[in-house]
Amino acid sequence: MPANLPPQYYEAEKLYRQAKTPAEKIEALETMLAIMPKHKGTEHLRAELRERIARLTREAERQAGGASRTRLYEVTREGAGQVVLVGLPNVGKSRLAVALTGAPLKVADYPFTTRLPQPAMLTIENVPVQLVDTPPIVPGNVPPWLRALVRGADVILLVVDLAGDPLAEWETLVSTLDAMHILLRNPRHGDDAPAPPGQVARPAVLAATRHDLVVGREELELLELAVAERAPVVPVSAETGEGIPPLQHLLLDALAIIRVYSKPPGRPADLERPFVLRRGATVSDLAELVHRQVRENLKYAVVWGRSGKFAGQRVGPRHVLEDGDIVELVT
Ligand SMILES: Nc1nc2c(ncn2[C@@H]2O[C@H](COP(=O)(O)OP(=O)(O)O)[C@@H](O)[C@H]2O)c(=O)[nH]1
Ligand SMILES: [Mg+2]
Repeated sequence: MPANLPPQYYEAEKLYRQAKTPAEKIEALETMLAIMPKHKGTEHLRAELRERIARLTREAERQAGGASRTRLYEVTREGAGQVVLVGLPNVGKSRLAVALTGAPLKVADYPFTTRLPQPAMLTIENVPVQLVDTPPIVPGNVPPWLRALVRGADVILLVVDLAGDPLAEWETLVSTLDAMHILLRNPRHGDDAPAPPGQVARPAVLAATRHDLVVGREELELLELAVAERAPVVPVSAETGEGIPPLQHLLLDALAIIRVYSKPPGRPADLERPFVLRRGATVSDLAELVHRQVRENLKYAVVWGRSGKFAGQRVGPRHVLEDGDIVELVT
């Protein structure tokens, strides 16, 4: 064993020895590999780690059986929308994810703690949202699975360290996402023009972490100027909890969803459990979500809320709904 490995390596090695599942083992090995300095003296060890990772991956997939192979790098979508974190190493992504969701994700003061995508659920108002913590972006070296995850997200939550060099980080992130053919859009600008061919447009929100460590406003104001076109900026602190509620509301807004409550005839609507639809959805879309047969047999609907001209307005299937509407579907 070469003597010049950083102490974090031995931390990760300890996690590896304690790991129970192949996924945990692979994650620890990936961390060891990321931490290990790349030079001739470590070449042999790095090759050995990679071989061990490959073997464990095959084993994990075999255990899971043919049809349902474990896909360690794939995230099963849950909830009404998916938000994916994107940032450079050690900027506070995982800690922000913990502050947002309360899930026990890994946080540490050395880079590359997070090696696999780690999904966690959060509830914003009454909407379940999936937040995915990710390994850091390394410009020019984004693995295909991470690229696919970010491209497929409903909202990209960019993270920069306000106590570091946030402007330089922002520039690195934008150019890296550019190279991934991802176009960032500020959800507050309401621009839904289709993206150019081969590109995807994604609503983005930028969280500037470690605000507790920054005294002046200058850095933040410069960042806001540079970012405004592509994303709204929210200063946050996982330390004090500052900025977490506004960030949650921005994420909900960026998801472009509406909550609609279905009301059975003669009874009140269940306001705890909304039907979640895309902005622009119609009465017919709601009926489809309730039940295919409801849509097929729909005669008309009665609407209370923002989309109606008055409370209890009778509307047809093509009527566009708004957030918070209560709807009685009449078949
Ligand atoms: N003071 C302060 N420290 C933070 C904040 N957010 C993260 N950190 C620290 O920054 C380090 C890196 O955090 P982590 O979430 O693991 O970064 P990641 O690599 O981007 O996931 C840890 O030591 C955190 O405790 C914050 O808002 N304020
Ligand atoms: Mg992390």
